[in-house]
Amino acid sequence: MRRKLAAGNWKMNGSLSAMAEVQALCEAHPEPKVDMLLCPPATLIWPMASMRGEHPLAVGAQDCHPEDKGAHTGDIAAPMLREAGATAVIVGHSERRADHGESSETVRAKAEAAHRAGLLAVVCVGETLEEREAGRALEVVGEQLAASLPPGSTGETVVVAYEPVWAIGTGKVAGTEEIGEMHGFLREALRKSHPEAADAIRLLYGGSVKGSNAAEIFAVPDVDGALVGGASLTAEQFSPIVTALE
Ligand code: G2H
Repeated sequence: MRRKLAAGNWKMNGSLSAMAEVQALCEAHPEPKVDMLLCPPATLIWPMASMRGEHPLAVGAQDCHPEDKGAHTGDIAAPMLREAGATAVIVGHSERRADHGESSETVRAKAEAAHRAGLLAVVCVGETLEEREAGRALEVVGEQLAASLPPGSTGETVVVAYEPVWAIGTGKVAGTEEIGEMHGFLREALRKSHPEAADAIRLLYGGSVKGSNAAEIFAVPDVDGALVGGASLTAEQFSPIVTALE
């Protein structure tokens, strides 16, 4: 009942020349059986949406401001992203939580701004290595989820991405048991906090996902897709991940 989602987070990478990769990706999956989403830097949202044309590939942003407009130099509001062609936005990625001191309360305000603008919010949660080694992974992620997810969230308005910080860009992938335990835990937590939407909200895994490990990860119960960083930058690397999900 949950449609699978292959999402890419380009982070601070890419340029206009990378639109050739988007074209190649669309050509490789003319009628995808899963949802596809790419989140480039904000400057590339409009070029990517234009390049995609009629293809169902969705284009998303990597962050938005909690407010809809105002005196916030350098920030971008959710309605602006929408106008540029985005239909989704990542909020609360661990790199933003770490680099910009974003709290879960801020993340929730950003997710609410996304809702107001009609953007799907991809809400990220995940524990650090220190927290996992201290046996606190479930507790930390549970707290992040509770504080980051707006009340009234539905499968149409949010996706949750579990990204263990120690697996991001490190080449270390969480084991399928660890992923299964966390995703099962997240589903149960959603059943308590959002009982009517819990079975509709998609749970993505993120952290060093690539073509060679995608099928194994996607076989884990309650994994509805992936949020992919490095391996989403080229069609050659992202296409096998889309295929593994189909
Ligand atoms: C985790 C992921 C994408 P990577 O941050 O959000 O990146 O696949 O490079 O670990």
